[in-house]
Amino acid sequence: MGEQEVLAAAKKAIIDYDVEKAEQVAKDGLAAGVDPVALIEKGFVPGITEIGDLFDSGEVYLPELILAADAMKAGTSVCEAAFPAGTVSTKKKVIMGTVEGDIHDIGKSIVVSFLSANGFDVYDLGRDVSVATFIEKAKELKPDVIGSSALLTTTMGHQKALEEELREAGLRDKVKTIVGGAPASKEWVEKIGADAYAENAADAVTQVKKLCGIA
Ligand code: B1M
Repeated sequence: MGEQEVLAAAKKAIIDYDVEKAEQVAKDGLAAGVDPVALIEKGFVPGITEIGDLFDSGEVYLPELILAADAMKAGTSVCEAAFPAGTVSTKKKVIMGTVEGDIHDIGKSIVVSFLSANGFDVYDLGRDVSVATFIEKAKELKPDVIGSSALLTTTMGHQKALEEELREAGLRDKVKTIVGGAPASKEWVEKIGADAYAENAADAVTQVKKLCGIA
């Protein structure tokens, strides 16, 4: 299979809600030399985006969305495991989590894998993470950067609350913050007083490096 065929098959596996196929396409694609980042960004992501649009327009329902997400997880997990490991440590610590009330963690997990592959020490707090937990972990781990992901317009307010609570706890000048997820934007960053926004996982690496003063 050529790269274009692999990417098309990856997209189709998500649209077909086919967990096994997604895993197999990822394995076959990697074996054929397709870049794991391309497989995610140009294969699996277009598939889940299409399902998201169909869900939005009422053409598919929650059960299908869940099945597509399962296929997405299966495919992207294989790709994430293929990210080059063992690059030189940046000696910088990052805390990452999806905010409270939000269980969308596929994108956050990709960002975590990208940062780890780029030498960051990443503490993944998971999903549905309360502001209080972010603060508690910030006190305990003293990270250089705190990253929060939100996929819902109803949960992105927790990114703002995190900024407020960090200030309240006297931690805001000791740590940099980055936000991401579909509803986040540069404007949102300015509005809530965070330090950076990243559109995707590759951009997250660029932004976190900048925040840490790494060229
Ligand atoms: Co939901 N969902 N969902 N969902 N879901 C969206 C977000 C939605 C836009 C779909 C739609 O209507 N078009 C919509 C939100 C609408 C809104 O808020 N305005 C929606 C809804 C409504 C819901 C429910 C409320 C549905 C319901 O129950 N009626 C429900 C909420 C559950 C909850 O969280 N409490 C729900 C549930 C689910 C599933 C569980 C079925 C599943 C998630 C499974 C999981 O994550 N484990 C799911 C999915 C899969 C989606 C869509 C289709 C895809 C999300 C995804 O994984 N994208 C999504 C539609 C869409 O986004 N187009 C949708 C692929 C992923 C690689 O991209 O997450 O954007 P993304 O991450 C990117 C960047 O954003 C960035 O880098 C990542 C990699 O490139 N990034 C960061 C992300 N975080 C970052 C952090 C950073 C930096 C960059 O630094 C800190």
